Amino acid sequence: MLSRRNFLVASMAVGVASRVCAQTSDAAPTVLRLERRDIEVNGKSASVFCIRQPDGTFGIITDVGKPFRVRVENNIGEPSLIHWHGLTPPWRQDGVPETSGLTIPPGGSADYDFPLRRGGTYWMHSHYGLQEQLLLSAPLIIRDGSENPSRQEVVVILADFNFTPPDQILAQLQSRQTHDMRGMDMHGAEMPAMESEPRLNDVQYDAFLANSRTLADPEVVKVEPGGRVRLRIINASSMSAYNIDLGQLEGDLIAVDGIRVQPVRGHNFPVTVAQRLDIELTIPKIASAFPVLAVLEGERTQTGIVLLAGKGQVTRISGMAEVASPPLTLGLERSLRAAEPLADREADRTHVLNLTGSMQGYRWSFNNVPWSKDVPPLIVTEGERVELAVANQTMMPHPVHLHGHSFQVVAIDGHRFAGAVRDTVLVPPKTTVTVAFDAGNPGWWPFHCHLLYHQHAGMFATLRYA
Ligand SMILES: [Cu+2]
Repeated sequence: MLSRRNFLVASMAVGVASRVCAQTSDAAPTVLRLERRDIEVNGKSASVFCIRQPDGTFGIITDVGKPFRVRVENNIGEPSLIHWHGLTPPWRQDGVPETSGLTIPPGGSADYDFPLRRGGTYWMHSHYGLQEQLLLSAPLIIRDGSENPSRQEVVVILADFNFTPPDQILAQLQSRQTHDMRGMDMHGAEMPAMESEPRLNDVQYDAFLANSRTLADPEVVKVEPGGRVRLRIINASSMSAYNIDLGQLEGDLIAVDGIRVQPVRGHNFPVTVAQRLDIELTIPKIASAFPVLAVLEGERTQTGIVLLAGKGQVTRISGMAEVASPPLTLGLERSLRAAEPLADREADRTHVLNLTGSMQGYRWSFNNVPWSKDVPPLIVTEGERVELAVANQTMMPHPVHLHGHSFQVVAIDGHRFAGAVRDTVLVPPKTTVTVAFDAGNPGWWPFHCHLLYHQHAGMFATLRYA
């Protein structure tokens, strides 16, 4: 019988495989197709990607305790590979071309099979090239029994969208250093005057999408007056962070990145790139429309969906908020407490990782070393408690993500606390965030900035242990 690793590689090699083995699985895998589709944005048609099942379902909703038994079929006419963001699979099934596996050729497929030990709101996205920018992403929801039949579940997946192709966006970002671009027509990119000021949103987008739609034609979800709703918000944007504005509604934040926290009540919650928020709401006992908005940080631009209670009227919602939303801070992060913190333990090993780079030339790195396959991995030994002290020396915020593990936020600028357990944390300019994890999943694991063009420009490192 093939080992799981050989099985995965073998089935990739044979392309669309009809031979998923009776001996390794007793149930048929869920098929996820990578496909092209057309959406309408700002009145124009746009060709983007999607990940959906043959019945049209985007992504997956499954249950904890079931195996994650999936076949990915690549129908987009170019190589691809899908990463299961927030899950902790065996590393060969992590879906990263450089570190964990072969890409799936056009017309080919790959099979995945590993246990799901924990529920929560996760997502999946291409880790190949810049495909994520073209919406090659989808929800990955693992129900864990905390769902209540009387509580309606609403998934909101946020994305930033540009008619400019992603490779041109990257080229524009990289070419900006040689001249003063101020005043030049640089669609899709904008140049800062100096790097003494914190800098947000270095790609200018044509639209922001919630469930693939703008506020010109938002998704409207029917809810019961007086009913209860659980929002599962996924920020699948390539470069954009938001403040979630619940308007008249008040919500309880019960999980971040799929993992429980002690509930925090509020109207407004920040969500940086790749993070998720689970928010429980009670709908007022009136017939009305309740927008759930995501306002781009530092800007007025917004997107969102509408919860429609009873026979309420949906009125047109502007794509611009009345006031700009503030830059994201760690105010909420500081106040979060894990529902189940890591065991109290001294670190066996601490790595200091400086986030380095500059808008000039668009060079981004860890410790001034842009990623290549020749960069040695960080050393870790199985069984250790490891801390990563991530010090942002740049003038841009960076959301950093660790593959294959969850970490706990244990310090901000040296002030220690037992913060949230999660997989992606924001590191604002001139700030140090320390995270801790237990090295219990051997393999070769990326740790990177989740801003797509920063990652692509080299802000990517790995750790490896056997
Ligand atoms: Cu970054």
